[in-house]
Amino acid sequence: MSRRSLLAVAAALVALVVLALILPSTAAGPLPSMVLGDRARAFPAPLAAPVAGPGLYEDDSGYLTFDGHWDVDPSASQASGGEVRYSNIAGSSVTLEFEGDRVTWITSKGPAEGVARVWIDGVYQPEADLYRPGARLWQVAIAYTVPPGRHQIKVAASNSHNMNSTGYRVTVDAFLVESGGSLESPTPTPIPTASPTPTPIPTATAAPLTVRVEAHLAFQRPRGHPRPQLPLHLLVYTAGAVGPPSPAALFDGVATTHLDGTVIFDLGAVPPGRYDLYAKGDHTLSRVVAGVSLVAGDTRVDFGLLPEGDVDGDDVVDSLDFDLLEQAFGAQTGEPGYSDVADLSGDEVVDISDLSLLAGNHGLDGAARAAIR
Ligand SMILES: [Ca+2]
Ligand SMILES: [Ca+2]
Ligand SMILES: [Ca+2]
Repeated sequence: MSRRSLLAVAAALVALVVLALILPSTAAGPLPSMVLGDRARAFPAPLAAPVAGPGLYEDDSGYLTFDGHWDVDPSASQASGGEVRYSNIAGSSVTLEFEGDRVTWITSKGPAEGVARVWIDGVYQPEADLYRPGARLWQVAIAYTVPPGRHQIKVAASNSHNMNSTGYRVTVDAFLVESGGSLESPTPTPIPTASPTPTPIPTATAAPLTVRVEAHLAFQRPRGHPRPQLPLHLLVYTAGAVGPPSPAALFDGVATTHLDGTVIFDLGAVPPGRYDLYAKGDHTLSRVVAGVSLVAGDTRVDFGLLPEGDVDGDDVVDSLDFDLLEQAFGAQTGEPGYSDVADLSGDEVVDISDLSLLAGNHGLDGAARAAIR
């Protein structure tokens, strides 16, 4: 072979090697369609997104797959994890594959928020209207309970919004994934038979009785957390009397529960009759046992499980409670910002177990609140 041919072969070989080096990168597929703002971090490719177990997944988590156009909001430093991502572009979506039985999407609401479309396992769900007259962080957009197992939630911005909204913004602050195993399932206490019904019911003119109420209840606690001794408020009303306008309670007292969930209230002298008894913990919703016939001596009343999450004590679990928990988030007892009432789980730190308890009861009213409405 001539020197010239050798050179030609060598050049061809070099060209082949160069091509081989170039081809894989150009053949790797189109660039990700995601367009992110300057502060945004890179996310793994959709196929690489792992399946999320129970936990809190921030908007910058690699478990979330963003598609379309999303920006980091630099003004949301008070949000969960110190930032949020948002989109105004219809069709921009975020997807989370998770393993559990409940998922909560934590968002921001405000005057320029739009309506988000939501899919669970590919099935279209009711839309989430994120409009709110005043802007507020730490809002529950939606929460779904699903059969235990692997699922997918997808959320997308749309071109529709509340008639009062000035924009279409959809915000992702975090997703909370829960699994039944992450919370201790309380032993259901059989509901009363509050007391043996005395016959005949004493008349109103009968002499007052000295009454003790032995209340039984359970507090929601994550598995492994100590059984608490907590203050319990007991309010006693004449049966059927709670409603607008709310009457004065016949008895309003606080006592500390024993470790087994028993608490004794000495009501003193009470006119015989039928009463509605409301029990409320410092940061739980209230529960009622109605129509209890109070008789002399001990009357046993079972209140069952008191749902956690009422940080501000107004007997509803809502965004105001989220705000207070957020202010204390991450703080341990003795540290600045720590709040006893935000430590729903009772382990002296305000963290994901408290957020999980609150999110699980978000939107619930206590019995007293529901009765007064
Ligand atoms: Ca966040
Ligand atoms: Ca509340
Ligand atoms: Ca806690």
